[in-house]
Amino acid sequence: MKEALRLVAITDNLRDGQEGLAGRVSAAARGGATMIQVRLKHATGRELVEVTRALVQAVSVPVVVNDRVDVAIAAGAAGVHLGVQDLPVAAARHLAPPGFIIGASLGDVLEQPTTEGADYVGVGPIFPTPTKSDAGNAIGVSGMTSLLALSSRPAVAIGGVTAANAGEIVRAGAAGVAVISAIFGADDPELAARELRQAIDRAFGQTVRS
Ligand code: 3NM
Repeated sequence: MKEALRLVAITDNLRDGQEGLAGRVSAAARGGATMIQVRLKHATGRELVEVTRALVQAVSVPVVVNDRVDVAIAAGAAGVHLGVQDLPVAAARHLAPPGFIIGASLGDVLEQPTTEGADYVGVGPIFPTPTKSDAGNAIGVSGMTSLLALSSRPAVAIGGVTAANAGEIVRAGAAGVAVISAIFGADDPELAARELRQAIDRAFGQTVRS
């Protein structure tokens, strides 16, 4: 599972419909995204199930759904990513089939107990990001390092991550990064994903110990 956390591409929106989004997501996967997260804050449950089913068909990497474990299970997704306001991890685990991936957001030390039982944690925002207005203050790579020390779970870093700073994040101990705008805000999502993936893989090459 850890390998799948290297580069998580999180969906942006349905501005050009489900087909448009499926095209962007497929491009991200071709470029080297190792996991897709379906995050569409304004979509209905019905739309979310449809989109998730379509993306599960379109890509071979794991697809996880943000917030909605019901949608994830109904659509045959590989997992769910839960925020602190969502179902507790143990409750989601109770509903989920065997092998289901559960990620949990970890924004500060107080949230650490809510990540108990998760397969991975999402840590952020690392850098300031205009993409999520309520993301809170950026914690920086040093803040991330402190949070990583609290948890033995693999961590995915989020918030303002680009190909220019992804290497630093991985060298500081993250299992990978999650991005929205660095891939889906780019003119060429495939190329953007490839550049991110190269930066990440290069950093892992530098951190491998014998
Ligand atoms: N969650 P971008 S920051 C969805 O800190 C999300 O929990 C965050 O978008 C958190 O890659 C964020 O464009 C937005 O900065 C990430």
